[in-house]
Amino acid sequence: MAIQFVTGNEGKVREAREYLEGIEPVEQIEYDYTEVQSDSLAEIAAHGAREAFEELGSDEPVLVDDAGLFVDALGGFPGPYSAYVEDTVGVERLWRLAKTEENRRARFRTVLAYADADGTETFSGSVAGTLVAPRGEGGFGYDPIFEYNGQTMAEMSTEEKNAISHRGRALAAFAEWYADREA
Ligand code: ITT
Ligand code: NA
Repeated sequence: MAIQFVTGNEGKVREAREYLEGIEPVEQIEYDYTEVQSDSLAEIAAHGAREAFEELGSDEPVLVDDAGLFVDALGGFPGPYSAYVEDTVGVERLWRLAKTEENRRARFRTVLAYADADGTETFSGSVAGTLVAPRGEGGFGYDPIFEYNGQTMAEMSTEEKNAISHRGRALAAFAEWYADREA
């Protein structure tokens, strides 16, 4: 049994594989699930996972990850619109916008939704940090401008990022639930 991670984002897959190594293999699969209009990452992810599981029609479990960057001084923007903003405005220009603010606190949030024949479960994780000028070549997305404990997430290895990140925390909650459930 392999978990089908429904995502176009290879960075997410790399992090899930690293975390779930020895627990369950993770396969990346591209399926364009409906992103319901909602402010709730959990609702978007759960709906996507359910739909993907049913449409794919195999009995392999499905994982969906819906994430966003929430900037305090911008009222939580870009939040659920983070992917659109990365594609249109870009990471560098979001930094320039945040730079004009005194408060540079931000939070990454993610919700992992797992779906199989028994139902759908969601696991969330978040991490608070500070926005800085871009540094580092690792990670993906907004990682170069998100600093935690003196390092941007793009300066961390996958393992280091997983140890403190929103996704690492959600994966930890998922792995714990998954292990109990198998037992
Ligand atoms: P899928 O929906 O296909 O999984 P996506 O990249 O569109 O891939 P999201 O909508 O969840 O994923 O991502 C929202 C945005 O947040 C997008 O621009 C990502 O690059 C960014 N993002 C998500 N997780 C991140 C992380 O761990 N570090 C930095 N940026 C991240
Ligand atoms: Na997306």
